[in-house]
Amino acid sequence: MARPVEEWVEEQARLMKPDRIYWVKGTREEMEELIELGMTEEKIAGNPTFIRLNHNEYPNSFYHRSHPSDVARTEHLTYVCLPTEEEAGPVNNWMDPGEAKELMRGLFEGCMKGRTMYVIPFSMGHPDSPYAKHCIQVTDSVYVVVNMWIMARVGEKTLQKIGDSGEFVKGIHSIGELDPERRYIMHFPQDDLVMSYGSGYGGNALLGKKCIALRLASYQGYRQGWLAEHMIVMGVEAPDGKVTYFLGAFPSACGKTNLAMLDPVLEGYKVWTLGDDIAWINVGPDGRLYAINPEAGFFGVAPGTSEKTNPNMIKTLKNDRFFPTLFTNTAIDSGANTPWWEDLTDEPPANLIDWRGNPYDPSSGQPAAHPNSRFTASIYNCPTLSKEVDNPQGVPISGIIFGGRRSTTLPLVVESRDWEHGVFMASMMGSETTTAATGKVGVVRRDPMAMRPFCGYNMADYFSHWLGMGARVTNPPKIFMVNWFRKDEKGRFIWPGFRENSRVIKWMIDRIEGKSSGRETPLGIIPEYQEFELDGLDFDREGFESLFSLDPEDWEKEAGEVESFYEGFGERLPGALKKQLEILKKGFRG
Ligand code: GTP
Ligand code: SPV
Ligand code: MN
Repeated sequence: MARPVEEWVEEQARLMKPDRIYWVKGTREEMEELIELGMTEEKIAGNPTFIRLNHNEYPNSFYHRSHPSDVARTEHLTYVCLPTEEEAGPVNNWMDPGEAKELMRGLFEGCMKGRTMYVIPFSMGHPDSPYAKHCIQVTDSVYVVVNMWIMARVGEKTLQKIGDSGEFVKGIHSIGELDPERRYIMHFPQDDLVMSYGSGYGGNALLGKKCIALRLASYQGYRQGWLAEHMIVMGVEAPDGKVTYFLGAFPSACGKTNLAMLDPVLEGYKVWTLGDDIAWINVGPDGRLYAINPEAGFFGVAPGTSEKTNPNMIKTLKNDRFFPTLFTNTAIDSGANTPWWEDLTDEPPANLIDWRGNPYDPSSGQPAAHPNSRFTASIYNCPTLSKEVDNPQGVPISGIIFGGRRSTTLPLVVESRDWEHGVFMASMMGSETTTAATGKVGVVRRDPMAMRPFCGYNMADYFSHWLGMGARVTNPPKIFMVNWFRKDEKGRFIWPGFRENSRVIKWMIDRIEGKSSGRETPLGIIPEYQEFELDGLDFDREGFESLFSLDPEDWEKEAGEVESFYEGFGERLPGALKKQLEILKKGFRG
C-alpha cells in the first residue's frame, strides 16, 4: 500500500480530527451502501443527502438537494496561489500561498469532529494512459464520494500506480458549515494541491474536475508542453465512414454537452462521444495533437435537456448499465417520483416539488428546477460512446471549435486563416454569463478559450503557450468559431441549433477535406450560401445572410473591448495577438 499516501492522509486527519477514516475501494456494493447511508443518516441542510427516485422510469437514480446558498461555482471565492500576483494574472483571484494555507488550516482545524473522513483514490484519465494523473481527495461528504465515483476512475488501481513514488495530486475538502462567508477554493499549482472548504457543490467540491483537471493541470501543461482545456471531445462519422475528431470549447452552460452527443439531422452522419467538459491535449509521436477526456462521467445542466434537444442524454439518464445516476436541485414530479426540469416536457406536470423542496406554484414566475440543476451520469451509459474512449493515447484532432453565447456581433461560424489567427479569435472570445457560476447573468464578458474561470496561471502566458503549441505540431487542426445564439430584432434565436448544428459541422469537415471554398471576410472564412447544407430548413438567402452579417460598428466596439481586456495583461501579452487585433481593425475599416 502506498505509504506516502497513508502519511499524507494521517496528517490531514490530525488537522481535521474526524471520528473515522474510510478508504474508498470503489466497488458498486460500496456505493450502494453509501447511498443507503445518505438516504438514512447523512443530512444536508436538514434534508437527507439522497432520495430514491422511480427506478422503473429512471433506473438506479437518486435525488440530491444542496444547501440553497450552495448551487453553483463561486468564482469570487476561488483563488490561484502562485508565489506572486503577477504569475496568477489579472483574471484570477490571488493570495500568497503561505497566507492561504494558514487561512485554510484555520478553517480545517477540527472540522470533521463527529464525522467520517472519506479518502478517495482516483485517476483522471484511464489509469493506464501515459497522460493520466493519480490523485487523492479527502472529503466529509458522502454526496461528493458518490459523484466522484461516477466522474472519475476511483479505486485501488490508483494507489498501485502511486505506489511508493509519493507522486500524487492532493485534494483536501470539507463542506464545513456550508456558509458562503466561510467558503474558499484554493489552488496551489506548484504543490499539486487543492484546498476547498464550505461548499459541497459541483466544481467547488468534486476536486477532480475544474480544480485538478483544469486549474492545476493547465499549469502543469504550461510547464510540460501540453494543454488542459474546457473542451468536449467528439468524433464525427461522415457517410463515407470516415471519423473526424473535434475539440469544442464553450463557456459553462453554453452547449458543450449538447454538441458532444449530437444526433445529427443530416442523413449518414453520426457523432461519437468521448467527453463533454474537459480535454487534455498532447503532441503525439506523429507530431499531431491527441486528446483524452480525463473524466468518466457527465455533470450536465438539466434545464433545457429533452427528447427534442438532446435525445442521447435522455437515453443516458435512463440507461441502467452503470450505477448510479444522480439528479441535483431539479424539481420532482411527486406523482411519478421522477425528476423534472424546465423544458423536459412542454407542460409541467401537476404536483411538482421545487428544487427547494416546496410545492411548486406555476404562477410564481419562478422555475421549478434550479437553472443550474444538474445530473451526474456515467459516460459508459451514453448510447453514442466512442469505442476510442479508453484509448490511452487519445484521438487525433482535426478541428477545434470555439463557441460563445452572443445575441449579436458573432456569425454562426467562421474559420480562422491559420493557427495564430485562430488563437487570436479564441483569446478575444466574449460570452454572455450564465447561471453556472454565481453572479450576474447575461452580461458579455471576455472568456478566452472558455477558460477564464479555469486557467491556473497568468492568461497572457497561457496565450503564449497556445501560440507555441501551433509551432510544435505538424498539420495543426483547423480552428473555427461558432455562435448558436444570435438573435433577431424580436429577441428570438435565428438559428434552430441543437441537432441542426450538424449542418455547421458538415461544413467544417468539408473545409478540412478541402471540399468547400468558403469566403474571406475581415473576421475569417465563412461559408458560401450554396456550399452550406440547408435542405429541409426554412432559410432563404437573406435568412442565411442574417446569420453571417458582420457589422463594422459592432466590430469597432468589440475590438475596443478586446483592446481594453488585452491592456490588463500589460507587457506580458504576446505581440502576435496585438498584431492580429490591428489586422482585424484595419479589415473592418476597409
Ligand atoms: P458546463 O457543463 O457548465 O460546462 O456547460 P455545457 O457547455 O456542457 O452546457 P450545456 O451543453 O448543458 O448547455 C446548456 C445550455 O445551452 C442550455 O441553456 C441549452 O438550451 C443551450 N444550448 C445548447 N445548444 C444550443 C443550441 O444549439 N442553440 C441554443 N439556442 N441553445 C443551445
Ligand atoms: C461548469 O460550470 O463549467 C461546469 C459545472 O462544468 S461545475 O462542475 O460546477 O464547474
Ligand atoms: Mn464546464
